[in-house]
Amino acid sequence: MIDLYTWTTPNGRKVSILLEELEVEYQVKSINITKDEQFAPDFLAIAPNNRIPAIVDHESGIAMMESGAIMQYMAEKTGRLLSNDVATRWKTLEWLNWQMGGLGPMAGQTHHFVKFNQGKSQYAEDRYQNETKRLYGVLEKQLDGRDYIAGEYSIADVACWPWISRFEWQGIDIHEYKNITRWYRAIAERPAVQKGYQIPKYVSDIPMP
Ligand SMILES: N[C@@H](CCC(=O)N[C@@H](CS)C(=O)NCC(=O)O)C(=O)O
Repeated sequence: MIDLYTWTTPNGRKVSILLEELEVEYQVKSINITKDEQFAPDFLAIAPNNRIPAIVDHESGIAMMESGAIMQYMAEKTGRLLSNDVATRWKTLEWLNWQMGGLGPMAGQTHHFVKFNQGKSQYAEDRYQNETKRLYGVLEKQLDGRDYIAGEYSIADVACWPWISRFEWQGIDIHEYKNITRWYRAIAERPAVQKGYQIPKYVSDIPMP
């Protein structure tokens, strides 16, 4: 049994969608970050960086924060969504790290400045939105001639998709990115994605371009 500590954000949804895809048994522990629940001592004991998501795997006794590490751990534990073929495996991990170091942090800052604090800093709005657009361009190119980021559906797709699902918050016209739109729609139709998106609670339907 896995305990998943999460909230209704892209980083949280990455892991809830993954656990749904892997069909593993898990219990949801809701951490409302708008009420500072991430600072509770029992959560900090698991996730000292005071951020969701985090898991506790009661089978192995391992507690873990950082969504990229969690995704790799769960994929290795179950032998799914991370290919054993060396080239595909490393392509998957490369793009998982691209999401962790690029798409997630930059899109997150775009939400902060463009969606929630518009008008406070034009410099920050331009900087983060332009960088987010650049990253969309990179992903668009990677998806050219490929159904999925690393060729086959993998943790790289599960990591990137929830960030792209906030295209409206980012002020991105997703239709300008034909490959991303096709990829996004195909993933949105997966039952595991539809279920995992609504963990720990329903906020809205999945945005559909
Ligand atoms: N690198 C971390 C980032 C996690 C993260 O930024 N989580 C946000 C929600 S998406 C959070 O918990 N924020 C609470 C806070 O800033 O105190 C990961 O991928 O797990």
